[in-house]
Amino acid sequence: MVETKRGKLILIEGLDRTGKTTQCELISKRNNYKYYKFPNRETPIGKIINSYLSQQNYDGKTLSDQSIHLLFSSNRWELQEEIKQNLLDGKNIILDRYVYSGVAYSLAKGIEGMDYEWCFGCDRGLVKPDLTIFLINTGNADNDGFGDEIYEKKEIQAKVRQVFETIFTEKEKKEYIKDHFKQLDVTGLGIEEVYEKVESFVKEETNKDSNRFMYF
Ligand code: T5A
Repeated sequence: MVETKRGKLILIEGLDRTGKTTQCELISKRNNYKYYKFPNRETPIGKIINSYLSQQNYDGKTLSDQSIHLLFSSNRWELQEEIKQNLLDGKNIILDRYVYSGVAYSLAKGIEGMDYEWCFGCDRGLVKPDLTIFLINTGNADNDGFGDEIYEKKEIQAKVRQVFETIFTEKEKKEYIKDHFKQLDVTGLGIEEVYEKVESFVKEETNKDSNRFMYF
């Protein structure tokens, strides 16, 4: 019997407002990829996350930093079986944020005891993307107008940027960075210009032949 070739898992990561959702939606539509955005705000856990992020119907005291971190991770675990089954069925998937966002935003808070190992621990065992594309935009570093959500502030974004850098230069395995990671500077590029580059990375990965899963 011929083994079904499993689908590819491709992740787009980056700071707020770097165009992740725009690119994921284009990849999904034009290349028939299934699209998962994290946090998924529709699940029961996602609804709590949404009220925390938007600060609506939320008194600001209910959730500790540890609790919200674990809820973000649970939100990924909630959808893990479905994601894996789709991959096994041969469907390609594009992810909009995933484990690296979970670690970066929580570490950037600098909470005692919430070190890298602690933040990363609850995501160990999740299936790891075949390719991670990290978008950076140096043009919006001084921008105060990220949005109204809890992390959309210039100082927080600067810290998150530093933590992402540390993760990709020091913490993540060198072999993963060499073969499964692309950093893309989108500063000053239009949506279609970014898309051309993202799509070329995606196609290169899609053409690689590998049925082996990697895990965090
Ligand atoms: N978080 C998330 C955690 O703390 N822990 C976790 O585990 C996870 C998963 C919500 C927050 O949660 C935190 C991180 C976040 O602070 P979110 O819902 O993904 O995460 O929120 P954002 O990242 O802020 O999503 P955004 O939609 O705001 O940003 P995107 O997706 O990067 O940007 P996008 O595509 O929506 O584009 C923003 C605007 O720019 C335009 C678009 O049309 C849009 O108007 N645009 C461009 N304009 C010019 N040139 C281009 N190249 C453009 N590309 C897009």
